[in-house]
Amino acid sequence: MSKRIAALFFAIGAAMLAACAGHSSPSASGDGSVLLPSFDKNLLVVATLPKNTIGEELPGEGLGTIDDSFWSATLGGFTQSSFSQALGFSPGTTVTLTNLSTSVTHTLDYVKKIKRPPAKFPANPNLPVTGHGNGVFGKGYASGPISPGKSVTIKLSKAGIYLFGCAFHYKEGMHDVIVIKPNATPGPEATPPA
Ligand SMILES: [Cu+2]
Repeated sequence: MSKRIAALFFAIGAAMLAACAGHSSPSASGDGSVLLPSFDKNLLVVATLPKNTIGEELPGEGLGTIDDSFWSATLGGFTQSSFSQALGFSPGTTVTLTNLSTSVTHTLDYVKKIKRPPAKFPANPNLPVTGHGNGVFGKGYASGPISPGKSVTIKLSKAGIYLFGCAFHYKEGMHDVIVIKPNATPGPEATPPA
């Protein structure tokens, strides 16, 4: 959360600088219109997570939830950008799972494998709090508790579509879909909570 806020302040400051630069050079109207879009692209990188990173947090802590029409499900608590979304990675990727919270411990636990949408999340899955699976995602995988601000690595070796969630906050909306297949990309993002 604090990282995102810092990024936002940086973005606002940089946008103001860009605006000032535009005004101070009256003959640069053509150049200015070319420069600004590339500047925005840099800001986008600053405001999102590094490549091959999964951030997790309660939807209410800042990630929000998304009613994803492709999966016919409400997803929340996990992102590889800025706000909750379905995740997508190529097989063989080692990802860093980071707890974005400043105060709440979370986990990432395998729930079940599915073949296609819809993502039907079971009401009461048995999600272990202690770690299982030696850092390799698959049936029975559990990260174990991740303290606020801490990270673990997870190897995504087995292609497929999986439901997963947080052992502590599954019922509070921390459940999501991950697609592991060549060139898979993340789904649309949630809007930030009010
Ligand atoms: Cu949690």
